[in-house]
This record gives sequence, structure tokens and C-alpha cells, in this order.
Amino acid sequence: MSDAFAAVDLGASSGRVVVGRFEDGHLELEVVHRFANEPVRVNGTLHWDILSLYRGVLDGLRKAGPVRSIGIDSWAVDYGLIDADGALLGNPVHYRDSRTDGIADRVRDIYGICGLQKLPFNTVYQLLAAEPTAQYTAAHRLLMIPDLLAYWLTGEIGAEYTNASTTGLLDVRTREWSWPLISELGLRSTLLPPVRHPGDRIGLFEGTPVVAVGSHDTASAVVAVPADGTDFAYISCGTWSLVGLELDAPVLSEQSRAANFTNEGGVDSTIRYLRNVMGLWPLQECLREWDSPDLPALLAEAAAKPALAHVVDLDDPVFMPPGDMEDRLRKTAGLPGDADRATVVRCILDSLALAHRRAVRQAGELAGRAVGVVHLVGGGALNELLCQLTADACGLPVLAGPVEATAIGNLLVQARAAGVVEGGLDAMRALVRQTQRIVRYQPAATIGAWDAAAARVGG
Ligand code: ADP
Ligand code: LRH
Repeated sequence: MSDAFAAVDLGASSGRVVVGRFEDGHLELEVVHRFANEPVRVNGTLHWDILSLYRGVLDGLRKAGPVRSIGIDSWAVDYGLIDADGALLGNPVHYRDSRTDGIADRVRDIYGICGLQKLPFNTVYQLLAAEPTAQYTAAHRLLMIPDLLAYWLTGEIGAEYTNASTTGLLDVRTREWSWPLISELGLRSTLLPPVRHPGDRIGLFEGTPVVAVGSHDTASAVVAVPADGTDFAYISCGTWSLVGLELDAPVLSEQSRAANFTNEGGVDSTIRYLRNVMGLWPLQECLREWDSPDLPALLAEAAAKPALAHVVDLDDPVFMPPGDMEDRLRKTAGLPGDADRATVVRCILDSLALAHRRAVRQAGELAGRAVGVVHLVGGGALNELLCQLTADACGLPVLAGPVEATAIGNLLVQARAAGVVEGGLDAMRALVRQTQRIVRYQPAATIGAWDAAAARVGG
């Protein structure tokens, strides 16, 4: 079996099982299974199809063959509730469901405790929305999505730290559940399992150890950012763009709260200081509405369109829910009635590059750190137009890749726990730099045009 490990990585748009083989300082990746992640609306509520995802995981692990261990990561904030017999109480609800509308505004400011940006779907607000339901009353434990899958594989429960840090119920300073906050909000403290950390052994699946990794996908992605030094910003770019810095301590200033920056827990006690930018979600939704056209062809057409002709503030919550995306974009951007699809795509990508620039600059200002280079990882690294526009907008070089950063970060933490990889984040990143494809985009001399466009959408 050599030094092979399996990473289960569930993104909001697709899941995959990736086998990583570590040999003589080399890391070879094989995506052994990829499967769709298609939410389902039932009686008006948007759910994740968790059993279909679990089947994808099992199929993938079968295809992976013998490995030294298995690690699981997924998108953050969502959870399943299990009863006292361990049965799942209903399908987990999707964070884009409208059940949390208005809830966050009813809760006092908790930034000083959890350090999280106020997103309507943070677990704490989802739980307050669920609190009046029979399901909540019957619940014995809350398991975040990767913890739920690990429970199904091993029978062991726990709450992995990096993902628990996205709930709003973890104290950003102590890295433990904030019992006073949980009690103040009237939530049941017994729902929350003990916190475990990346590298901890969870249990066995058919004789193979399941090991905790940075189970928040963004935490795993940041591990695999191939940075050399500290003057970097990162963009983990998929369904969302998670844009920010790696810090040693949280930034909890009033300016940071007002700018809606988050302090999520990272691997090796780092802080992921970042903001959620709408990411490729608007593009994904348009492609879905257009019945999945040829993306590379559409991007080539978009690249030939004039730059910055139409821009929107992509962080406007109007773009958050699924459905009617093209219509919402056309209206918000004021596109002429005869604008073609490539114009819509160009509007999305110019606007996303502007949103990247805004978050990179604000992160640097709020944390007091100079940024010299932007690392862009995840599926967005395949979008050459977006990478170039991001470099142009930021006025900084963009280093794009690896595309499968999340799976790589997951694998690295497992390999380190097994003693196959040694050292801290620097050593792990050096291995990524040496073994993965990274493409450099130099900024064009067009910063004036980007400054003017940024002023049009409010900074
Ligand atoms: P998530 O983890 O949120 O599901 P990924 O990191 O897998 O997201 O990235 C998915 C995104 O990557 C897609 O929405 C798409 O925009 C982009 N992408 C995937 N393949 C390509 C490609 N060949 N060219 C350009 N963009 C791509
Ligand atoms: C990205 C992500 C992000 C969260 C969102 C819910 O996949 O985990 O970091 O904010 O999903």
C-alpha cells in the first residue's frame, strides 16, 4: 500500500475522493471518484442529499483501495441532528435555505466571543431557527457534516475544531465551546460533542483509521496554499471565494467587525482571517440555468469582451439564494436587453475580481500586514481569465494552484499524523510548491481602470 492516504473532500458543487501517495519527498495525486452534490427542495426547504453524498464517499473509498488512513472535509456551518439511538433526524438543511432570514438581527453582537463575520447561515442562527421544531427537541447530538460522515464510518462522535469554529458557538480565544454564550442563547449544551483537533485519530472504518483533518474545507485548502514566507493573501476560490490572511491571533477590532471579517480556526492554531466573497456561485447558477454549456468556450468569448463595461457588487446578498441568477445579474448590472451570455459571464468575472481586490486590501489594512502576492487555489485556478483579472484588479502577482488544494491539505495533515511528513505549515507548503503545478499571472498596467470601477461599486 506504500504511503497512500485517502481524502474525502465534499464541496458545495461536487464531492471527490482523492488518493495521495507520498514517496521520497514526492506527492502524487489521483482523483479516484468524483460525484455531483445536488441539493433537493422538499416541502419548501432546501436540503443536502446526504445519503447520496455518503454513497459517493463509500464508492470512492472502495475505489481508493488500501490506504493508511482516511480524512474527511466539507463545506462549513451545516450539520445533522442525531437522536439518542444515533439515528439521523431529517436531512441536513442547506445553508442557502431561507429559514434563517432575519434571525441574525434578533441576536446581540457576538463578534467579541466567536470572532465570526455575521453571515445569516452561521450554525448558531440555523440552530435558533430550528429550536422550535420537534426535530430539535428530539435531538441528542449535533454533528457537523464531516463529523456526521465520520460517525457513520466509525461510530465515534466529536466536533473537529476548524469546522466547529464556523458555528458561532466556539470561543475564538479559548478554542473551546463558549458555554456562557450557548446558555445565554437558550441552546442545549449537551448537543455539542467534545472538540477534537486535526491529526487526532477518530476511529476505524473496516480496519482503516479515520483521522481528523482540517475538516472545514477552507482550513484544509489554506494548509496547501504554496506560500513561501508570510506576505501573502489567499483566495480559496470555488463556489465561494474565501479571501484573507493567515494570522497568529484574531483581529477583533470594531473596524474588523464592521468590515465583516471572520477569524476562523486554522490548522496548527493559526487564525484564518478572511471574508466570504460570493465566488463562482453566480457563474455556477447561470451555467445550471443554461443547461451546462461548454465552459472553456464561453470563457474564451468572455475574454474577448471589453473590460469593466458592466460591474456589480457581487457581495450583495441578492445573489445568495439559488435560482433566477441570470435575471438578477442582468437587472442589477443594468445590462442591455440584447447582451449575450458571454457579456453576462464577463460581468460576473470582472465583478468577482473587484470583490477579490476589496477583500485582499481590507484584510491587509485591518490586520496591519503588507501583501506582496496573492495565492489563488481551488477550482477557480482553472479559470485563466479570472486569475488574470484578479491580478490586474489587485495590482499584485497571482499564483494560481493547486486546483485540489483542499484535498492536498487534508492528505498532508493525515500524512503528518502518520509520521510520513514532518514539520509545520512551512514544510508542508514547501512540498506543495515542489510537487504541484502553479501558474503565475503578472498584473497588467491597468490599475487606474480598476480604481475607477471599484469606485462605481463602492470600493
Ligand atoms: P467547491 O469545492 O465549492 O465545490 P471547486 O473548488 O470544486 O468548488 O470549484 C468549482 C468551480 O471551479 C466551478 O464552479 C467552476 O467555475 C470552476 N472550474 C472547474 N473546472 C473549470 C475549468 N475547466 N475551467 C474554468 N473553471 C473551472
Ligand atoms: C466553502 C465554505 C466556506 C463557508 C461556506 C459555507 O466551501 O466552507 O468556507 O463559509 O462553505
